Amino acid sequence: MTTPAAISVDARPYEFTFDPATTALVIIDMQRDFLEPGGFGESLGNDVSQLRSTIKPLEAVLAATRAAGLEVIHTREGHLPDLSDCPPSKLTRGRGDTHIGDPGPKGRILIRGEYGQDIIDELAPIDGEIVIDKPGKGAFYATAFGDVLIEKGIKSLVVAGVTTEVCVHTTVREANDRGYECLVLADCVGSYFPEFQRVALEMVAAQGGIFGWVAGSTDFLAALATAAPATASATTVLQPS
Ligand code: C5J
Repeated sequence: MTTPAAISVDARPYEFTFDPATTALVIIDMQRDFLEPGGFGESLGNDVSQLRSTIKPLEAVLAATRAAGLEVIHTREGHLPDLSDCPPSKLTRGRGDTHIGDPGPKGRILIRGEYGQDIIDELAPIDGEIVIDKPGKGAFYATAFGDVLIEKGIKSLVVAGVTTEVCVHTTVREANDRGYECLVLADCVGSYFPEFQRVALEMVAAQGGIFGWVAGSTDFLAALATAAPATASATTVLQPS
């Protein structure tokens, strides 16, 4: 039996300790629909350029995480082409000119299988990484995510992606209630609203880490540099249950 190799990251509210063998990098919804013009994010009236500062640091984290052999799980928010998994409230909310399922420059907005609903090129999944398609904000709702974590013996989640106060927060909160330790990488999560970004991160680490820990990607990378490399296999796409 091997001894768990605990690694400590300089984090708020105090150091985050994890074993790479039982830790997954979870990248939430880094999709064209949220990060590029003409997608869902823009249809809700957002300036999508606000999210793009996350890409570079997240690329570095993804590369180092892959090299260290941590489990990497990507999520994509999206719906079936017939919208049968989309709550009516989500379809109509916002009162914008375009809605989920409408045609856009990158395909039907937030519909699974469309170009715009897929992950941006910079962070494209590789063989061995799991992609969770989710109809909701949280990664656990109506997906196999929870079962995957249990099956792989994951105890800690390093969380990145967009948007900080919506799908990242919802997933971190869901994970908390299921007993997972979560580290949110501050510069690898993004919001369309700078004030929400700041407060959402504070909310994670406040009250002694009520939802988990927050660290910068450079601190995470420094800690990860002490871990040993490992192996990988084929990409698995898991549809909602
Ligand atoms: C939103 C998300 N903001 N991925 N989705 O609707 O945060």
